Amino acid sequence: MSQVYRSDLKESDVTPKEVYLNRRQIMTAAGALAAGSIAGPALAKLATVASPYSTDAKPNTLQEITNYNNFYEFGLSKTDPADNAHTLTTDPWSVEIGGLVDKPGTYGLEDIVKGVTLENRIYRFRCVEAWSMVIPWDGFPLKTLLDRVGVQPSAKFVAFQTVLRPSEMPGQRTGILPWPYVEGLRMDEAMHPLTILATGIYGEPMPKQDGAPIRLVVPWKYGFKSIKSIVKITAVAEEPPTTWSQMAPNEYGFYANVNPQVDHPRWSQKSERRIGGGLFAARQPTLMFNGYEKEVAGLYKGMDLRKFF
Ligand SMILES: Nc1nc2c(c(=O)[nH]1)N[C@H]1C(S)=C(S)[C@@H](COP(=O)(O)O)O[C@H]1N2
Ligand SMILES: [Mo]
Repeated sequence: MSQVYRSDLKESDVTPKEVYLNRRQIMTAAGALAAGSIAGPALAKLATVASPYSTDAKPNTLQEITNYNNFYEFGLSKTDPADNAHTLTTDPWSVEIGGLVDKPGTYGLEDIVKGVTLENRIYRFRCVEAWSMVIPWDGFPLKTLLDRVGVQPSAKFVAFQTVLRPSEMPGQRTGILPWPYVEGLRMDEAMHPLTILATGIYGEPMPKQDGAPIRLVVPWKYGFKSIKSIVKITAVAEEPPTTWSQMAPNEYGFYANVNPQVDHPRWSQKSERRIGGGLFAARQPTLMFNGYEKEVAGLYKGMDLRKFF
């Protein structure tokens, strides 16, 4: 991304009206990036194996998971993605993998998943807005793909990019965020066995509103790290820019580890509302690293998690 946009727009307090009244409308380049040229069949129903990394918490229903979404490319409200995401063409799809890797190239989705064992990972999912779900993802470790393309020792971070296709993504025809949406991980986070590329939910190909056909899931971090509809993965030497830390650097950090002891400047992160729990359900306590402390705390040994939030 060549330009840094500054704004007081926050993930959770914007409405379409405010955006239309207050935000400069940025016309995105009309020539949308073609997703790729390698044609192939859509992913069929997925054969998956269970994973020891799954939580035994009760998963949300597919209905809940596909009707309460954050995917600003399709609008700001939680139901906009369900209403609008059908316009996105996800087949064919390819991912450009490059930077500090031995085998850079444009890989078709069929190629990426060929020979890969898809695992069913039931993960807690915690949005920075203090709601949460339990989602039965189907996917595989990001490490599997990174190992295949050969990450070079000089690569310390991985950068990710969502497809840029304003003709199919109405939110990209507005200036609500700088497009395309970008995210990043430190290399050890990217290589961690909990970090997956997900291609489905409940054994079905990824619903479009959830980031079809392939999205990142990093369960110990706030949801905005889990970038959707990925078309580019780049191994880099320096910490890459990320969409939300550019929008509001004092509110959304690069690390974004779920941490009940570090509140958001405008709300508490000590508890969360589980979607589907009903209007009167009690909030539940938010767990350090979203309950994955045992697995990931070692990654952050000696780091000041207030400074690197
Ligand atoms: N490209 C893109 N990825 C994104 C977002 C987005 O707006 N655009 N929203 C993020 C946020 S804030 C959350 S909470 C999760 C929501 O994922 P879900 O809708 O599948 O639950 O996606 C993340 N990935
Ligand atoms: Mo989020």
